[in-house]
Amino acid sequence: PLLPLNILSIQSWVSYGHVGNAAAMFPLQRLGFEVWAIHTVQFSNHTGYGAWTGPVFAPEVVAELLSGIEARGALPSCGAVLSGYMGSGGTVAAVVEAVQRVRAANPAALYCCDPVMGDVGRGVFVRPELPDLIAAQAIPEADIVTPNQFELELLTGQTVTTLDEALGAAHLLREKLRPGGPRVVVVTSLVRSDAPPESIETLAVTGEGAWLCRTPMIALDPPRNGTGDAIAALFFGHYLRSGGDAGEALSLSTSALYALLERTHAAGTREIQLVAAQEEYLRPSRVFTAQRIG
Ligand code: PXL
Repeated sequence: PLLPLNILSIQSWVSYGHVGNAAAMFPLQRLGFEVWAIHTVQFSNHTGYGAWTGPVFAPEVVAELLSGIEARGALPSCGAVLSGYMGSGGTVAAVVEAVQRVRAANPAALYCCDPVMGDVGRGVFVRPELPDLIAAQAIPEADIVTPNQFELELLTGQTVTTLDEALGAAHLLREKLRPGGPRVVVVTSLVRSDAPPESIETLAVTGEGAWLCRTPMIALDPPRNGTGDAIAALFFGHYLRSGGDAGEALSLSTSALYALLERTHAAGTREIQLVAAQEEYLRPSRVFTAQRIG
């Protein structure tokens, strides 16, 4: 119903492989969205390799590119903003300013913030000043936030090992989102002590209720970078396509990610099989239905 819809996506770019915008754009395009991409960095490859080349763009570049888009008269037709990996602290303020400029042109625009900070096992992998800046500046502007379990703990200061703790922390984080918005918290790659073994879950909490979606665990060693970026884009895309149905968006995005990981596992590649899995984004071949739990 909301299509065609233009999404401004502010994230990192890599030439080789798939993280950031290079993991988010193609699934969103495959779902039928126009993606206006602004890159916060352009690296040769993701930082999980330990070495890379290429620049972190100055935060001013975000505003500069947005001004060019604005000069085309396009801003009122921007329906959504997605942000992910930020190269530097200044980028957080630049993203927030971009969201505010989009909202000034289109008050109905929704902002989905993927608070990329780190992961269980790897710890914080962004610049150390970023977590506090994201919590203080980006979260209060966000309508949807998509932390993984580690980022949920960092954003709330709570330990999350059980479903009750995950729900409690998600509700706490909801309170920090933009007043007046839908306030949707999506927890990705949840592995809790009271779940069936060999499973992994996603959790969505909104003002209307809570949904849990479980799939078999696909253990990738090493873990593949970009999966969080892809599921944030897929959730946001399906949320917008469904007119704000968090349960459906959770089912479809989790199922699509499962298919992507299955293909990546089968191929045995270091990079996620983002292009090869293209048929799975709109209508995943195996749907794991999210259960309403609250
Ligand atoms: O997946 C998050 C991410 C985004 N962008 C860049 C990264 C990573 C994680 O490694 O290196 C450049």
